[in-house]
Amino acid sequence: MSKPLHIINGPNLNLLGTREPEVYGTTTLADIEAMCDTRAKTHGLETVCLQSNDEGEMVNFIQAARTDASGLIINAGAYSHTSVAILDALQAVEVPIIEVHLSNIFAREEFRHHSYVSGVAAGVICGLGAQGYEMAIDALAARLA
Ligand code: CA2
Repeated sequence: MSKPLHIINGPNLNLLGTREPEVYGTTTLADIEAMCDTRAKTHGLETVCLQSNDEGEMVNFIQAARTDASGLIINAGAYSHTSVAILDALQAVEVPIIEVHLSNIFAREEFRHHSYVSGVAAGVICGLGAQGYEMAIDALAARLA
């Protein structure tokens, strides 16, 4: 049995489905996590999900992926654009990493165009809403097969 996929969602993503549906859609984070688990199971994989508003907790979960996960999906939210600590943690991870953003960060404000995560990710998916997470799972499953 493979190790699970770790899925990490950063600050404020717990609010999905409650505000700004024009930007982030109407799907809740619980819906997304359930979709991910269903999709992973079609590939014979399990998921372990974390949402955190705390940068240090995210770093700890990323570090745990070094030994406990077969792949990592990360939407670091606003920390994508600011956090060298998350970049440093990701650089120590040897399993494949896929970065996901619900919105198209390149169609938004300039400060969202750069992500510290992108340079260490095997791939980046943005602008496709919740479907982006399913695509990330398919991509990791294909790499692990
Ligand atoms: O598009 C994405 O997935 C983002 O990572 C979302 C972050 C944003 O800072 C990034 O630039 C792009 C923000 C997440 C906030 O989520 C909310 C959801 C509903 C209501 C309010 C905030």
